[in-house]
Formats: sequence, structure tokens, C-alpha cells
Amino acid sequence: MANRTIIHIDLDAFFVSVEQVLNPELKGKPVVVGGKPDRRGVIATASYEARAFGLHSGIPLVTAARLCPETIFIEGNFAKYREFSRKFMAILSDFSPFVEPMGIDEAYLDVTGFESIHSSIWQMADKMKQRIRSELGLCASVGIASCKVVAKVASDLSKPDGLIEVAPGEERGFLSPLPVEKLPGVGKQTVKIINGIGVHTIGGLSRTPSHTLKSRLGTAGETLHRFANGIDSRQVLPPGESKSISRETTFGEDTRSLSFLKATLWAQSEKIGADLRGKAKQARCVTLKVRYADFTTITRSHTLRESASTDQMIFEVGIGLLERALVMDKQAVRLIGIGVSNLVEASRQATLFAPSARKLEELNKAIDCIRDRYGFGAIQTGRVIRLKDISTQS
Ligand code: DCP
Ligand code: CA
Repeated sequence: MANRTIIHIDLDAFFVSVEQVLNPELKGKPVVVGGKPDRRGVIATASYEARAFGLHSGIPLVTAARLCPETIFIEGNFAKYREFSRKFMAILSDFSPFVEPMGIDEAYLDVTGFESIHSSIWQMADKMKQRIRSELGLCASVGIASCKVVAKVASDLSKPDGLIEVAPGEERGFLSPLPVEKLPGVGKQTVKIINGIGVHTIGGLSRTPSHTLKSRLGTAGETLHRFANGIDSRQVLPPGESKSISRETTFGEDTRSLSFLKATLWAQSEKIGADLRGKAKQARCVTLKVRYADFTTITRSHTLRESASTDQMIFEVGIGLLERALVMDKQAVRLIGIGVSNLVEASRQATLFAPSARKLEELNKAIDCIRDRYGFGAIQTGRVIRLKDISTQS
């Protein structure tokens, strides 16, 4: 993957900081949002002054009152937090069109190549922090790196009001000394398992064979191994950019009929193809899902050399995957589904098509036009005639 520059930005002690902006008397004091301590309930967030007393998200309010009797307890005003969150995201979108909000107070930005506008990415991040401070009165912490996971660890480590940039090539060295729990996705249970095999630092995790982690943690273990090595190909996906499109069908009765399964797959492929073309997208990956009569479920994926969006492409790949799946298992099928992912803009790929593929694209688009005007059922292909009794779930 080409070199990228990713920013992760996260507001400090978000709910409490908003309360302090709205009521400056709360500044510099141990404050928690979550409710009064006479009620059952836990801390949503604590000011950094309260954190010095061991008060953190998730701690019962009664415990908080015991640990720090001077604590000021606030119910919380979610409408206000949402308003601040909207303004925060609006500031970010002035800096990059590629903003992926993660929850209420954090986001990733793809800022690859933006140093030419701001002299450096560091300067750009600093300007973002200044605007957030002057317009909202809030502090943000920022991580800059070549991938999401390293940027996130960097912003977390820089808190509060910090800014850390990890230069390309320095990812592993940066992560290596940190405890494994600093890695996103490593919760309490995972820490126990990792510590159980004698590994305590991210560096230790990066040196543990991937298959060892897979045997203890499943596929999440493989992901963590890549993360520990500073490898993370996840893209910054602005909202509305769907990551995948899929359809699945559960049959009224389990079936062994290949022609019936194929007809179902064709109907699903037509719907997905129309969705893709409607969004001006093409897909590079097709995934088939089969659930057998005993509820075991398999998924099989195939990555294409070139992206495409025709019904035929989705169907052909799906059939290939289905035939292989059924050879391996003679059970009746309860559910079948197909999906596409790794979506790219259709326009970028247009010139790569072979003439026959381009013709198919044009034919598909002509059918889309008729269906847009007269409804999806206005044109039907022979393959779907068998499908009258199927109950479609999505
Ligand atoms: N939140 C919550 N319950 C939790 C965790 C968080 O209600 N268990 C809310 C309150 C936080 C907001 O979500 O203000 C953002 O969560 P963060 O984890 O980013 O925590 P903070 O912003 O409060 O602190 P930090 O400075 O560590 O980011
Ligand atoms: Ca935060």
C-alpha cells in the first residue's frame, strides 16, 4: 500500500470538558459526569483532576465519592455533547474531506499529501488543535502516523492536550516498549491471555509467531500481530461510504437443489449489482455465505484482479465459491447470501475494462434505467423464475 499519513484526534475528558466550558467554575476541579452518588450508576467520564484520585469511566459513583469526597457530580447533558461533537467534526472537515468519525469525540483523517498546504502535517495538526480550543474551548490530543492503529496509540499516549508524530519506519520502535493493553482491541480478557504466554509488551507481541496468537485468540490474534508490528491497512472511510453490500436469503425449507441455490444467488447478485452501480462503485471482493441445516455457517471470499460491478461478475464468482463449498459438504442448505466489499469509485476503473466487460456494464446500466422507471420486476431474467416462494430477508 502506498505511503499514507493518518491523523487520529480525540477530545480530552470530553463530557466533563464541555461541562467546564458551560460553567467555568468547574475548571481545575475534580468533576465527574454520570449522576449523583446517591444513585446506582457509574462514571461516564472524569476530569483529569479527578483521575488523579483514581476516578475513571466505569467506576461506581458511590466509590468515587469515597475515593474523593470533594468530587463534583454532574448528571450530564447529552444534547449539548452532541452539539459540541457536531461542531468538532465540522472543524475537522475543514482540514480534510476524508474524515471518519469514531463515536462522539474522536475521528481519523486521511491527510496524505496535505503537507503542501500546511507546510507540515505537524503544523496542520497544531492548527486543528488551536481551532478546537478557540472555537469550542476544548483540548484535543492528536497522533500522526502512517496507519490508523499507530496514530490511535500515539494520540492516546500524548494525552492530555498532546501531539505525537511517528515517522514512517519508526512504527515498530514506537510501539515496542508499550504495554500490550495500549494496543486497540486488547481488553481485559485478552491481556490475561497474552500475559499468560509470558508476553507483556507490544514488542513481545510483535515477536510472538502469528500462529501462536491465532491458536489462543482466533483471527483477532492475527490482527493483533499485524498491529503490534505497526501494520494496518484499514482505510479512512468517511460515513456514507459503505464498506460492503450484501443480501441473504433464508429458505422456508432447507434445500439441496443446486439450480434453486443458483437462481437465488442470481437474484441476489442482481440486487447487489444495482446497488453498486447506483452508488457509482465497483467491488474487488466477493464473499459467499452458506448456512447449513445444522446451523454451521461458512463464508468464502474471492478477490478479483480488477474491480467490477456487473451482476454477472458477482454471480460467476459466487457460483464458483458455492460449487467448492458444496463439494466439501453434502448437507442441505438453510441460508445463502452473497456480498461485495473492497469498494472503489467506478470512474477510476473505467478504462481498464476489456470491451466485453464494458458491454456488460452498459447492458446492466440500461436494465437499471428501465427498473428505475418501471420497478425492479419490470425486467426479469430466466434464472429467477424459480424463485417465487423464497422469503428474502434483506
Ligand atoms: N463515555 C461513557 N462511558 C464510558 C466511556 C466513555 O459515557 N465507559 C463517554 C464519556 C466520554 C466520551 O464518551 O467523555 C468519550 O470517551 P473517551 O473514552 O474518549 O474518554 P474521555 O474523552 O472522557 O477521556 P480521554 O481524555 O481519556 O479521551
Ligand atoms: Ca476522548
